[in-house]
Amino acid sequence: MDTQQAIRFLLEQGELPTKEKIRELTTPEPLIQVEKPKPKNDGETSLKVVQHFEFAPKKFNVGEFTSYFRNRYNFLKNILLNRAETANTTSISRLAGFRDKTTIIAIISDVKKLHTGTLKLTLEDLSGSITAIVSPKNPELAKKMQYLTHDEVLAFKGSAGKDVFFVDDILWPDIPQKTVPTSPDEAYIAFCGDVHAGSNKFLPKEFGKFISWLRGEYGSPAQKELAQKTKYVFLLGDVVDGVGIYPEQKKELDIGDIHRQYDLVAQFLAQVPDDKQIVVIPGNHDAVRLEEYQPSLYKDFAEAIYKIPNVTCVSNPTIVNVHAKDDYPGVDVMLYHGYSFDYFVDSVEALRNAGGYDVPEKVWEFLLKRRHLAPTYGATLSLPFADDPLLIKKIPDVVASGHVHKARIGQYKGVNIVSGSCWQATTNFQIRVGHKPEPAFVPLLNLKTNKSQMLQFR
Ligand code: D5M
Ligand code: FE
Ligand code: ZN
Repeated sequence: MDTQQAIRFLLEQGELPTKEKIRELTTPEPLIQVEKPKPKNDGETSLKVVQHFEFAPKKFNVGEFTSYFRNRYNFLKNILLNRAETANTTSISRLAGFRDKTTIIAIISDVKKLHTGTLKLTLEDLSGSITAIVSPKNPELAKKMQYLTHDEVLAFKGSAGKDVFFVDDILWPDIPQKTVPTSPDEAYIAFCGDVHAGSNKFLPKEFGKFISWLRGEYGSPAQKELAQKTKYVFLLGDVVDGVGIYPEQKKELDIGDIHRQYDLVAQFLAQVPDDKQIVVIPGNHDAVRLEEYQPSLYKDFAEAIYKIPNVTCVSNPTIVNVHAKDDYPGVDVMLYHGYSFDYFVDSVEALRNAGGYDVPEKVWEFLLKRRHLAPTYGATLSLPFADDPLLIKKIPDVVASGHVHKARIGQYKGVNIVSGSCWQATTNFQIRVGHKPEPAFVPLLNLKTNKSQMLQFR
């Protein structure tokens, strides 16, 4: 990083750019050279980046927010209109003339819960807005009500009264049942969650065991065989703990320099044999902007990681295709750090009741049904890109996230769901908010069987 960049970085972190700090940031650390074990050649890897975001930087105006919501609405409306159940869809402005049951496709712009349990929604489409009433008397509907969230686009079936719409049923855009192709040979993807290098709660021993396992130097003979067949390692963001991420973070850091934090991770990753492809996305602790999509790690800070030949850095979110061969299309894996999960775990009644942070696979199901990684605007920081990077347009074969620091495996309509663990013990902040991470687990997906298993490195 040059002096200008260092000054800008320090100012962005709310720190005074003193001479010492600038020098610390502009002096590169030498990379430690490591001997890699020779790859045992048993099948090649294939990695293609299917969806990576890198738009030219720009300022947004008010009009772009309007078209952002309109684009999102139109995309989701088209999915909903493809369903047989929405054949009788009309627009809000035409409801007045309707006596029979009908359907509207609308965005929820407001939700109020009355003391009776009835929900009073404000619904909007491109033609106008209306108040809608959802009564919990119908048990099916009562269950669905607990899943509603602001700004999501749904089909509402029901009947129109005077200036009001009575809802009988609710449909989500959803994904169709998927048959994930299976690989002719046995190959595995390891999902490695939040590393948080630099934190004084970082677990180098455990992370080191994982790396040793990948090198074929740790575990039982059967586990070593698994390691050899593990061809892909996905690092799901929060690569480092970062600097100035939360108030008083300094007290919880072993390494206060962002360069050195990335250097430390690079020292571990550089030891992973070359026959394995490593894919890295950023998270909310990394030194990139918080607004999603987040661009791939900045070369200025993570230079050491970019120097590792078998590492590919991509945006958050991203879709990569791995292991494609002549007779096998490979699998599309959507990687998303998972920052929006906090909002939905906190604010959606049904997700809270289902176990909240303990069931990230349920949050994924919730997002897949809505075809969006942050259906509520504000669930995460985002920018009104015309081509919304958070929409789930192409349905992946595998979805994976980190952030909640708990490893889980699940499936929804055939799509594999993975939540990565972490390599950081419980922080003081997490103790205060009652969050209980489960570090040092690694979900491992077998591409031949489409089944996952969980490894533990403690
Ligand atoms: O976030 C790791 C986890 O820490 C996150 O999924 C839940 C918990 N966390 C973070 N912030 C909060 C707040 N404000 N309330 C409750 N729980 C929280 P990380 O991105 O690694 O810091
Ligand atoms: Fe994290
Ligand atoms: Zn995070």
